[in-house]
Amino acid sequence: MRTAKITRTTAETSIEVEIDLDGTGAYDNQTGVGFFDHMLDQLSRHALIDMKVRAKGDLHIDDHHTVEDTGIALGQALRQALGDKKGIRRYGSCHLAMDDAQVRAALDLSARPFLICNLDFRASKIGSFDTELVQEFFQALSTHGGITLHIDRIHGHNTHHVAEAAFKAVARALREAVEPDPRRSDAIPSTKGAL
Ligand SMILES: [Mn+2]
Repeated sequence: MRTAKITRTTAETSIEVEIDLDGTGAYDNQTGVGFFDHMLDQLSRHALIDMKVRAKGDLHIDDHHTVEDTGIALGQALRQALGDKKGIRRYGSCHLAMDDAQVRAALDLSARPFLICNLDFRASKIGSFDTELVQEFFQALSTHGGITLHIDRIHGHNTHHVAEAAFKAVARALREAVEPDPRRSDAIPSTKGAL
């Protein structure tokens, strides 16, 4: 079973994450940050990863700790659910078009965290949501999931569309990378023999 449940509590947030990599994209995400819930739902739906997130954070300060710590817990869950990564495709990429926005995501489940995130949002807010938190989330996901993750805005001007296209592109890339590779279901996909 490629599932994981992570509970992470600090003085700033209390997070519970449950995922199933072999799901159908069923989601139930409640973080108290509406736009972020909308993005997590996209991640689940388009990666076909079942996802339940409960986050209680210090939103009286701002959304920062809640978004970042959810990224940490989700990264830890991904890593745990992937186990030794035997039989997976490992790499994934997607050019995702959404109305005016096109975003490219390319990732490697390498255990070597590295983030390149060029989204260049035109606006600093989507509703009450700080757009710079998109990068904070992906940084946490990359670091704690052991993911080499590159995200580039090819074009697009509407900030909601660019952010949503980024989450959907990462989701589709993740779907590809975590999928079983039927041609080498018995092997860890690295010449090193370990990932
Ligand atoms: Mn939307």
